Amino acid sequence: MVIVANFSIGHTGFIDAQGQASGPLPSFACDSAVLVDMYRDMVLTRLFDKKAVALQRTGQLGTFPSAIGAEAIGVGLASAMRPEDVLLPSYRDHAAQMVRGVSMTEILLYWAGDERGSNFAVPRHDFPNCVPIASQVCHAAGAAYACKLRREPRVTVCMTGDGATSKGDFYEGMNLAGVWQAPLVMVISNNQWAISLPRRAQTAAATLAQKAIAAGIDGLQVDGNDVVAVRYAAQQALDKARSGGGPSLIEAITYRLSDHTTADDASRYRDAAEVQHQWLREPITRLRNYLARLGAWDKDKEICLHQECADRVEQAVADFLQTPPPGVDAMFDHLYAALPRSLEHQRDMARRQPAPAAHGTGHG
Ligand SMILES: Cc1ncc(C[n+]2csc(CCOP(=O)(O)OP(=O)(O)O)c2C)c(N)n1
Repeated sequence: MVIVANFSIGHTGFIDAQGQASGPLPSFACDSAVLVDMYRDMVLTRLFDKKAVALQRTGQLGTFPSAIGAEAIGVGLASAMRPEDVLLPSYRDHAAQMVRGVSMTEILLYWAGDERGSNFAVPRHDFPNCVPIASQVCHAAGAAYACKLRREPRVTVCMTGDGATSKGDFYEGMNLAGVWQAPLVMVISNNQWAISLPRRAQTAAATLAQKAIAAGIDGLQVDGNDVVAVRYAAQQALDKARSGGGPSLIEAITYRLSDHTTADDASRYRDAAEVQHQWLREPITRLRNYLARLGAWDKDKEICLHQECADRVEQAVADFLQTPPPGVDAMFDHLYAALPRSLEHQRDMARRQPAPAAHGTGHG
């Protein structure tokens, strides 16, 4: 037998679970102000996330998918992107959306079932978050190819979970991106669980990153709880795609510290000791410990930052609750140029229902 090809998958990490650098850091991370900015974005995301869950628990929001534990992936990735790049997020990716400029009020509107929450003021060209698993990978391959055909120096970035990598759409989109050498960066948030299905039951592959090899593109793993590693890997992949080097797949290893959504109770299928262990590895404490070691962070700064973030979250919630709900016609408005008769009938029935007076009422 002759070996016709050999492959390997690298793993990148810079700041370990104790908040210590395991080697020299990339140049952007030598500026503590850059790290503090990313720390602020992660803290804001977590406070927003906790507030959204509280709103759901008090009947003021629909189902919400918490991203607690995965903040470094969205923040690291989005902070490496340019405004003109295109993001296709999945439903848990509000950290990336927020760094891209989507407002917390828009995100709350979305999870309250208000479609205006997908009509971002900024960034106009990013896609709404995707609830069907993996379908955004096909859309992303198309968007990336469109940018290539137009010779625009933009990179498309799509985010999925580990479960999404078992879907046909994932392979189909990735395969086409490879064939077309499209400027696409695919990021898997491997949070170890697809609702109640663990990673080990998802695939027999040793890594999810190696799935890229079959599509002829580069695959690599990063420590998804290390924001420096995520940003570094994303930057490399974005630069490569922008300069015509084609797509990449990044598997970011993290852990979902929350329930799958507010409709889930993870304690029914997950060991409490496992979750407790993973709390020791989470991204926010890790970066704070690193910054404190550098002398760039202390208790007073922490208190100030928490107050600033809490105020921003409260303001966003107030704006959300004060936004008048859309009329009942809104749900029939945008899918058809001419509404089919059956939907006309449903719309007429809906018009006869009493309209909710405000957001924040009527959710279970
Ligand atoms: C096409 C499709 N099939 C099934 C579902 C139901 N569903 C919702 S979330 C989920 C698991 C997704 O797991 P993963 O991709 O790992 O993402 P995570 O929720 O862990 O971020 C499934 C199967 C769906 N939303 N879309």
